Amino acid sequence: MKDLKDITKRFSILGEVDSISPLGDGLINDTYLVRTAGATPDYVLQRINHNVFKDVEGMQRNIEAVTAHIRKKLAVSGEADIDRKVLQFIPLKDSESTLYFDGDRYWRVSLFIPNSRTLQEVTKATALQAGKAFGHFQQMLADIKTELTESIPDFHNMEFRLRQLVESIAADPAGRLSEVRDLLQVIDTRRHLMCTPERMHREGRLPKRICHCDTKVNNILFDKNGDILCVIDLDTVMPSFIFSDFGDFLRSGACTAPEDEQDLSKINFDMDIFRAFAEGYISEAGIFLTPEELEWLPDSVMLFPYMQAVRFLTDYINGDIYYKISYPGHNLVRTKAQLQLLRKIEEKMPEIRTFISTLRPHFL
Ligand code: GN1
Ligand code: MG
Repeated sequence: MKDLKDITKRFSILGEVDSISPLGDGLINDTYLVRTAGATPDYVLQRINHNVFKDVEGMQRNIEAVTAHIRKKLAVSGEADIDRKVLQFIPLKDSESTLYFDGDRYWRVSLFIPNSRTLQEVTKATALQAGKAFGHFQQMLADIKTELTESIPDFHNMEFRLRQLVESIAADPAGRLSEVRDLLQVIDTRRHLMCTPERMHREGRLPKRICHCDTKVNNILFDKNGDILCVIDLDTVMPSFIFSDFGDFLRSGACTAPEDEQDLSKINFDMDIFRAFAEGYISEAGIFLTPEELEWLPDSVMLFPYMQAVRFLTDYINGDIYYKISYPGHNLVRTKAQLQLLRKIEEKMPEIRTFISTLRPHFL
């Protein structure tokens, strides 16, 4: 704890540090809430996992460019509560940098947004708002001049994720392959369809835009009254297909159970949440989406449970080296839950397609 306090004090924070406690349930970085005594602001301290984010400086440059751009847009639109609508990173005491390297690990500090909370579950009303929030997020960043790097190269590239799976199968470093053969079969039969966006991109029919790329529900901050304040966890903001933000929200937001649910009978895809989110998203993004992007939007609902299953399974085969796990077999449980969600979505695809096509005429 003293260590964490010393690290926090390297940053230009106001007030005296009172307590530091773990915050949130991210699978990659370590996050802490830093409370200061009295009326000074509280802060969020994060240790960045640089095994995952190999170019920490490039990632933080992305984040600074994006938060500065959004801050400017909010000011122009007359927003009164800017500090609660976009994250703000704190520079070090002795430099302009917002990153501290202790010789081993990278750290950063942002302002804690008061009276905010994260949710694990959404309602129809919050899903509508979340759709608008992510559509608006992409829209605000459509004209950013800074060129952003891929903070994790090929992060949502389905072909790349499948290649990683194939490599893990070939190496089978933890001897787990025999347990997962049936799951590999499920993955194999869908690979061609799921790699469609990469092919469209190569053919020049699908652009990359600045996306959040980790739009799961617990990366949104809500006000106490349920209104959305802002999107957090900006490490993966990078050029990607718009499907990333649409599909990954629904993977967590419209699933009736947590992403590591063991009882598969509890896993379903909630069509009310889907409809509300899709309506919200297209109401903001409809202005800039191309016909090709709209065309493949329904399929992207399947893509993210599929991609996440591939990533969890790869990590399971590799011996759990990427995602934090809470018990042995956790990544296998996660894989099965994602594949169950995928099956439920597949059953609903005709309805999903019809609904999205009814939204189109209003916006095109
Ligand atoms: C990771 O750290 P967290 O939990 O916000 C992962 C996402 C996955 C998610 C699955 C950098 O996000 O891509 O969708 O776990 N982030 C990274 O829960 O790999
Ligand atoms: Mg997170």
